[in-house]
Amino acid sequence: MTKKIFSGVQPTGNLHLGNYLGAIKNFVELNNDKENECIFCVVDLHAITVKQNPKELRNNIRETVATFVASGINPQKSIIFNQSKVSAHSEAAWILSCVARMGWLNRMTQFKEKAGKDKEKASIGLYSYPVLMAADILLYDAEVVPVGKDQLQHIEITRDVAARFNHQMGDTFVLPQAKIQENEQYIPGTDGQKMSKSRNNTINIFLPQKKLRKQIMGIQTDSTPLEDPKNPENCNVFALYKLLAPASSIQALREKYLAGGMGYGHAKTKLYEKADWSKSYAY
Ligand code: AQP
Repeated sequence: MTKKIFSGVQPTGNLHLGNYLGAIKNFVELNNDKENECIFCVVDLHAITVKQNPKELRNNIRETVATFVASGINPQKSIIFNQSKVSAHSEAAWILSCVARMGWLNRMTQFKEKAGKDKEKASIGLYSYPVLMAADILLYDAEVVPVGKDQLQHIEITRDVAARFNHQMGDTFVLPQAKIQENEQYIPGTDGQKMSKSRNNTINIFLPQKKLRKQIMGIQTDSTPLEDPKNPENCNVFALYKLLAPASSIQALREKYLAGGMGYGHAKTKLYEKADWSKSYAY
C-alpha cells in the first residue's frame, strides 16, 4: 500500500555523519521502496531561526540538494524542494500556532538547548520552530517522517497539534509516525555527545581527506597506556566505526581492543578508511 513520507534537512552547511546516518540514509531506503511517495524538503525557513549569511544560505541550499542526490535519492521518483518556495508552509504555521499550546512548546528540549541561558534573547522563530515543522508534515498528509532521535519530540508535538485541530475543526490532518534509525540512538560526535554543528563535534560527510583525517584524529579517547586492553563499548571511535563498518570488520577491531597492545590511533585510522567517501561507498 502506498505510504506518504515527508522529511526535511536544514541547509545550514557542513552536513555531518549525524545527518547522514540519522536521517538521509533512511530517506534513501524509503525512496528505494516503490510503494512509497516521498517528499524531501530543504527547510530554509527553519534555518533562519538563527542568523544566516544570505549568500552562504543560498549555497547551502544547493549543497543540501546535491547531498540528497549524491546519497541516492532519485529526483525522478521523489520530490525534492525548497521550503520557502511554497508559501503554504508559512501560512499553515500561523494557523497551527493558534492551535498549539505554549505549554507544549515550553517542554521542547531543543529550544532549551539552543536558546541557552538567556531565553529572552532567543527569536520567536526558534521557539515556534516545532509549529512550522508540524505545518511542513501535515500539509502533505505524511504518514511516516524519517528523522533522527533528536527530532522525536517535534513529531510528538506535530501529532498533538493535528489531534487538537481535528478535534476542534473535524477530521483534517493525518497523524504521522516518526521513523528513526535502527539502533534508536543519537549518532555520537567526536566527544561522545550527540553529533551536532552547535557542539562543534562533527565529522562531516564531504571533506577533503586532510580535513577529514583531522576531525577523526581529534576524537576524544582516554589516556590508557598502549599495551592495556581497552573496552570498545566505551570508546567514541568504536561507536562510530560500528555504524560504518561491516559486521566482520567490527568483530576484528573489537578483538584488537580486547587483546591490548593497540593504540587509539590504529582504531582512528580504521575509522578514517570507512569514513572516506572518496575511496568507497562504505555506508
Ligand atoms: N547526532 C544525530 N543523530 C541522529 N540524527 C541526527 N540528525 C542530526 N544530528 C543527528 C538528524 O538529521 C536530520 C536533519 O537535521 P537538521 O536539519 O535539524 O540538522 P540539525 O539537527 O540542525 O543538525 P545539527 O548539527 O544538530 O545542527 P544544530 O547544532 O544547529 O542543531 C534530522 O532528522 C535530525 O534528527
